[in-house]
Amino acid sequence: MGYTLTEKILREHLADGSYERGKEIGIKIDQTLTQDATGTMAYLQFESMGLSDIATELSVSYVDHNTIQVGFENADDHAYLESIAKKYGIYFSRPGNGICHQVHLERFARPGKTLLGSDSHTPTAGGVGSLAMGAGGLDVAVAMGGGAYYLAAPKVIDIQLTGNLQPWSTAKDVALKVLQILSTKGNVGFVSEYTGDGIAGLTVPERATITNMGAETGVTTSIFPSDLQTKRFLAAQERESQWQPLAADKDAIYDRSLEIDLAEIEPLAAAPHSPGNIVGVGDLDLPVDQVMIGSCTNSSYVDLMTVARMVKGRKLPEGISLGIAPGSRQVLNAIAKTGALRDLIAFGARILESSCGFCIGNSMSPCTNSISVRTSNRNFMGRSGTPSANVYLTSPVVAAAAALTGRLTDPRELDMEFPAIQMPDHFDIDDRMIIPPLSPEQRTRITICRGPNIGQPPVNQPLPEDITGYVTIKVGDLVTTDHIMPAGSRLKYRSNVPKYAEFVFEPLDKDFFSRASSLRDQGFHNLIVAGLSYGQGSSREHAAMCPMYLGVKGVIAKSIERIHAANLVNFGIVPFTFEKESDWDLLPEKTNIRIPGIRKSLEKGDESVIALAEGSRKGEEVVERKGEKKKEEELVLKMNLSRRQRMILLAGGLLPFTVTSRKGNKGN
Ligand code: MIC
Ligand code: SF4
Repeated sequence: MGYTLTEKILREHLADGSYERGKEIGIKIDQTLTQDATGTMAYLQFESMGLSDIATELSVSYVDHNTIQVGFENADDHAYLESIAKKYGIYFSRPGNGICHQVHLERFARPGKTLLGSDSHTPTAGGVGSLAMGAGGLDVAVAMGGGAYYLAAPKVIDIQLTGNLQPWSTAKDVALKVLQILSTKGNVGFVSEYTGDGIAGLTVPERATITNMGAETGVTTSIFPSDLQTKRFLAAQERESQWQPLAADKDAIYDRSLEIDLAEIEPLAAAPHSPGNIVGVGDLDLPVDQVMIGSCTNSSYVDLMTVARMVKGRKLPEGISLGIAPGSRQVLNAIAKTGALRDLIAFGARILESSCGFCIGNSMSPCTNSISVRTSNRNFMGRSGTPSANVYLTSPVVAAAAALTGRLTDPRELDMEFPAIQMPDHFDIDDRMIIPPLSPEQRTRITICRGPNIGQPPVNQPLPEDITGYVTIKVGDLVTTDHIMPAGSRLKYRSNVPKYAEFVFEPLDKDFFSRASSLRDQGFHNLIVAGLSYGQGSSREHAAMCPMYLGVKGVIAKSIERIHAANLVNFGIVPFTFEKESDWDLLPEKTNIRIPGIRKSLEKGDESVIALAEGSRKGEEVVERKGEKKKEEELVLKMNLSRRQRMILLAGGLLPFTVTSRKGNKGN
């Protein structure tokens, strides 16, 4: 039996365990990337492991998220990151050089390599055939130090592409089509692998748009084979020697297959407030207030050249604001050289820094009740910074059509020819904004720069014998990490956990922080009850670290997304799932919960535990009267954990676990 491409790369990197689908394996990581919003904490954790060097082939630290620098906090983080990179032999991509995924694709990603990034869109590098995964910063820190990265050996979906895209339909529409088919839930533990005749016609940046947005389906990663298109892209980046052909075996067995005829793809949009809410653009005819073009999904040279060609010589209608953030300095230089930048400015575009910016909601928030058309990948409610805004995610050509007409319009209805821009055979290479690793001798002279915004990573206590506490918050389905740990204007506190913790669940429940901290201070444990696909979206480990700081010991959900579930374990929070999903109804907020003997259960390797819930709702409300024995329900909670994960939970998280096992290995 042949192997899928995913399995081939994973088997080549196997460091722990034996390969069996669904079972946990440890793999060697060749490359890591971090960005500033998750990286500062990742490097603080790396430092607390006491290592003197990185053990990867290549590690890159990018600054692209918090580049607004209102107040000293962002700049403090940047200075810390630059000094850490210099100290430990890490490449440092300076602020202004571009969005991590775009720059990594251009300059570093390689076919057949494993890449672990502290950002959920790391699979962008799957466009060149890297096996690239997002993870929490702590997992990346461990991988940087040479530790294996653990994941369940994935099931693989074969997404066969046939035919060719028609004018005005783009790679973004393919990504949206995949979301329409797979949806944003139910794909945990799968990898999407692209095959079929149709892929030959897709360039690497187009492929990267597709693998980037695979993150929204919840798969572990998405990957394209490495073929002549890959060779062409690497050659254009002056990296042809890094090319190698790679593909699945002809007789590879997939767990699921689907076929998409590219010729039938129509211009699509993700309507508010989920990337999985897919509609045909032709079915929408809405006035637009704002158009934002950029993000790691759609900010390549061809994306922006196409937009420039469409708007050339015209004028932005009144009442609309257009912002454009080129994905990298390379893209910005290229559109400047061709004159496209001038055309965009003449049209009325506001040119923004090559960074995440609007996508993470730290700038360019639209006005109240507005419609904003964006080429980014997430439109969760409030992510733009304006809770009442309606964000539609589309391709750059649909966004440009909206900027031209002031309405969400099917671009095929425009009175113009499709500008078929080609990817150039050579990009101008200028890596002067990337600081390469220093020599070992130079490194000894580096002092780490720690401004007042640089805190210490909080350290957890070992898991208690019993969990005794309350349902401090109950939430429904599809709660994202943006709900748990908002970004936008709160982002600058990423390096200051006690401060950032004040905003846990802020978009859903402004009182969570005071309730949780007061229960914690009284010696109770906090529990979170959630519905399906809890923790969708970002890889931010703060969505686990800050709840941990507030005394959360368990999440009880119908299902939990992969990266978030791993982050919960890494911070000593037990991820439970209901044996019976309908038991969600039994646990209203304030329910008093006990999980006796949780430590023993984890030590023994039990796959489930009994939770005793007092004040639980079964049928009708329970009336509590003084002196009367309160009604207690027994619920079965499942724990799908490997032995390693159980050990981590017992230790109180990955950091105490790693530090203790390192001491143990040294014979202390
Ligand atoms: C995002 O797109 O939500 C982010 C901001 O890039 C996050 C990382 C973070 O929260 O810092 C992600 O996708 O992982
Ligand atoms: Fe940055 Fe947005 Fe991409 Fe996240 S999704 S890495 S915020 S551009």
